[in-house]
Amino acid sequence: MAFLDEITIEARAGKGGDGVVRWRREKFIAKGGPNGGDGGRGGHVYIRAVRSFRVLDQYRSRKEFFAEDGHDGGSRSYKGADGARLTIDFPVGSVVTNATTGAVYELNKEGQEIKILTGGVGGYGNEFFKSSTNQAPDRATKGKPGEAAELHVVISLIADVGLIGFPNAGKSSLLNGLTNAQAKVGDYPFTTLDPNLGDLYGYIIADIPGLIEGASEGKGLGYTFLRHISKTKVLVHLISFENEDMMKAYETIRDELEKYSAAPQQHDNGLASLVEKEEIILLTKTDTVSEDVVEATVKKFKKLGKPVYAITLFDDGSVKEFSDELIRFLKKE
Ligand SMILES: Nc1nc2c(ncn2[C@@H]2O[C@H](COP(=O)(O)OP(=O)(O)OP(=O)(O)O)[C@@H](O)[C@H]2O)c(=O)[nH]1
Ligand SMILES: [Mg+2]
Repeated sequence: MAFLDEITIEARAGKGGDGVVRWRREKFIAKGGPNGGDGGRGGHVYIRAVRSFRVLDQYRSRKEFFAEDGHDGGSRSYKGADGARLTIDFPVGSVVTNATTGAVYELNKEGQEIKILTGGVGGYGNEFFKSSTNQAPDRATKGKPGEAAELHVVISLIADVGLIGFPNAGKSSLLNGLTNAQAKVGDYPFTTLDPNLGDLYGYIIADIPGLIEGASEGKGLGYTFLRHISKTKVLVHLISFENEDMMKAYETIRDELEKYSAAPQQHDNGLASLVEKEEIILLTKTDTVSEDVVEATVKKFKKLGKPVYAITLFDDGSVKEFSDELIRFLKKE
């Protein structure tokens, strides 16, 4: 399923419960003193940062989110219960704008909660209005409406691992091999049009569309999605053995990352440079060449001083081995 980039939803805090007019029942007295209770406060609306992108699925169909209204007051001075709060979850890294007030909230840390809409106060029951001059007030007030707003949410997911490389390098195939994602795989370039995400024992892996030369200037598709991997802990750079010159393929992508990171708007965002990120080099499709070629190429890439692995998706053992290495690497981070 395509990854949601931006969403707009409506949210509303609960209305306050109404105050009520009630009278004490006393023996031999037709009407006792006032004892109508106040209404409860409406539930507030909170936003919360969670480490899962699955929460986004609910926003595909649902657009309105309401906190519970406060309950009305009752007789015998009974105050109505406050409405339950509503917590709306977004992936860590999301930025939520209240389009009604312009307030902006950044969800940067897992578990972080921010109250964004306040529930309406409850109304007063008639007991509240009792005074020395008015022993039998006939009056109660209504609860106030809760705050409501249109929320505009930009999702910039903090994935742990970003898969990068040329189109057809095998990124989506690898994501499917490592996780239970079901990303579309095709033997043609630009199969992936939107980022795919998968979950590897709690670590989020992002597979973005293939990059090409000129990507940093907007060529191809990958450019707009580099933002999704700008906060990852590590990049896995895939280079297929189908490339005639694998080192050149590697350098072309590194060049684009460098150019992208150097663009002024990236610094304004305070994003870490993509070239300075930890990188694992993954040579793919080893089944298309001889073992000697694999060995020689691994040796050549190891000179870059980075971790280098070679795999084929056609061998489960090969994928499992890389998966174990990746988990070890992430735990160490
Ligand atoms: N021989 C061989 N083919 C592979 C291997 N891994 C993936 N492929 C094939 O390579 C083609 C491209 O795979 P994808 O996973 O779609 O590649 P991608 O990098 O996601 O491509 P884009 O989404 O276009 O950027 C598909 O036909 C896959 O079946 C492998 O280990 N060996
Ligand atoms: Mg793909």
